[in-house]
Amino acid sequence: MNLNRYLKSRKEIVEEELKKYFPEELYPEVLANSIRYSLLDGGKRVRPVLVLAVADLFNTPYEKVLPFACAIEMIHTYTLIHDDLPAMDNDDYRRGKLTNHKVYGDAIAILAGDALLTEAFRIMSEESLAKGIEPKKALKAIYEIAFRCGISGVVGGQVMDIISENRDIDMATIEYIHTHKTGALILASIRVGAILSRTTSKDIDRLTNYGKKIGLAFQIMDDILDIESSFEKLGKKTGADIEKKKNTYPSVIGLRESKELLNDLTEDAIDAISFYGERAKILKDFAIYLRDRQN
Ligand code: GRG
Repeated sequence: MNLNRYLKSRKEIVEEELKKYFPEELYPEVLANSIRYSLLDGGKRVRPVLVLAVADLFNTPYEKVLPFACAIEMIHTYTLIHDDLPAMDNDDYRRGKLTNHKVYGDAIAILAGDALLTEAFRIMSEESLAKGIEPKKALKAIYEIAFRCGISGVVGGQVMDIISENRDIDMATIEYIHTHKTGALILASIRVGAILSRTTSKDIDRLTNYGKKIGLAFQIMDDILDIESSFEKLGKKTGADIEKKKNTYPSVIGLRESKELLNDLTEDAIDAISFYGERAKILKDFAIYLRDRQN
């Protein structure tokens, strides 16, 4: 299948499932509306589609990994809602519309993020029991997500990003920020797809390598888009990194070198899964799609 058709079909599967978890009648209404506002409208769904694509590589039925894919998208949405708050990036627009706190206020936006994070873990455990997923695999997958979202993952990366604003930092710290703030959840998506599948430790190593490379590449592309793209294309303010004196790859190694590194990382990612040949075509094309994306 060609990648565009694959993305469209898998995105639809994920979105249908997410809707089921957050029906209109959920109470309290304002909390449900705030969650639905950010979760069910827009978004490329990169992370959940990666979970499904890795499952496909190993012929794992998508129903088995779908709750985990949805949980990861819910966690991603919580990080975006919290990141946009005045205490963090203070952004008014995301995906071309007002940010969650601009519509629902800071308190509800914070609680919507908290609920999304908590419900993600409820859904993964509840669905693992309901679907009879092997307990060890379910526990490993849930641990993987908790580990990569916590102090040693997304939250740690976000903290380093915030305390590094307006300061000169070395390359190792920038790499830490990128691989944790952004790369960790992408890596978790790929590893969870592999953990829940019939895989060997060599498979997990190959996919981990692929995930690390595209995770870092994704954030470097994000830095590049912040410079080269526009509000119309991105749906959010551009030039924000320079304005906030953020340390990014382009600000430290320059735009040209950042693009070269992005290319190298994409090639390394593709090499990491070359063992699977044509079977990994979707994952290979996915790496290229992330490198060439316009938003
Ligand atoms: C609040 C704990 C906490 C962490 C925030 C995600 C994050 C960490 C910060 C967001 C800042 C940001 C925009 C980082 C760039 C990478 C990134 C996560 C981009 C947004 O992800 P996409 O492009 O978004 O997948 P869509 O809209 O497609 O879902």
